[in-house]
Amino acid sequence: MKLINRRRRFLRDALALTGAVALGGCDKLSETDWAPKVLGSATALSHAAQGALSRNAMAREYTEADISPEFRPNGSTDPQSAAYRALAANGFRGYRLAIGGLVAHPMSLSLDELRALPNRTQITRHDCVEGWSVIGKWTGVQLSHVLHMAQPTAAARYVVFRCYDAMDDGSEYYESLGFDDAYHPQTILAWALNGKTLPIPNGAPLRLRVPRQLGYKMAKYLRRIDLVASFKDIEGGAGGYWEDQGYQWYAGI
Ligand SMILES: Nc1nc2c(c(=O)[nH]1)N[C@H]1C(S)=C(S)[C@@H](COP(=O)(O)O)O[C@H]1N2
Ligand SMILES: [Mo]
Repeated sequence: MKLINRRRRFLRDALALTGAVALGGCDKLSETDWAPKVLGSATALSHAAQGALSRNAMAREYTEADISPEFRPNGSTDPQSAAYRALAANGFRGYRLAIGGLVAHPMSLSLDELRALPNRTQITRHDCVEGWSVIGKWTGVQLSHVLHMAQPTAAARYVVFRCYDAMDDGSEYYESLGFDDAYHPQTILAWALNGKTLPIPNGAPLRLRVPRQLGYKMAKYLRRIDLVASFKDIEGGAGGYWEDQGYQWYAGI
């Protein structure tokens, strides 16, 4: 809905830029023969600009004063799989994030290794599809940095995130991103929330943050990351646990 409004506003602004029409002139437009040409070029402009926007636009960042008193946890908040329990019992000291699939350099990184990489801190808003929002300060390594280390091959199109928590239906929580979002500067693998070690309810020891999309894209309890050409053969085939239940794969805000 919002996206449609934004598109409309864009089209309107693009039309205004041509100087050819006033707002609400669509009926009149359709009565003139030059209209299709103007509309056509305006639409092309709109699409080009929108494409640039969706690739480069930054999510709003907030100030310390905006941080919510509690970062409300949602979905899985205490994974029970044996592998996760064993890691948690040991303070996640044995944790390693595996990065594989279509990459030149498959690797696995410990938490210390991840924390030693250049990091980024961002205060962003989290919007859940259920209709609530919270603001938190997240610190982690940019996913782009890790991807540069692993070097996706030419066939790679998507980044798939596999998680430690099993869902009620027996499947595993997972998510995926296209390269525009995977390489976006605000897309990070976070290990700290509000200046503290990431708590278990919010995805310890490592979770994805993609602030331009809805909460369900931000996979918690990361187990491994795979570069793939297609996600059709993974779990339900729609690119994520909630996508397999019918939610949008691109959950832009
Ligand atoms: N592994 C995993 N990641 C997940 C979920 C989940 O259940 N399991 N829930 C998603 C949903 S719907 C939301 S809104 C956010 C909640 O993040 P939070 O618990 O830090 O608020 O995590 C997302 N990532
Ligand atoms: Mo959510």
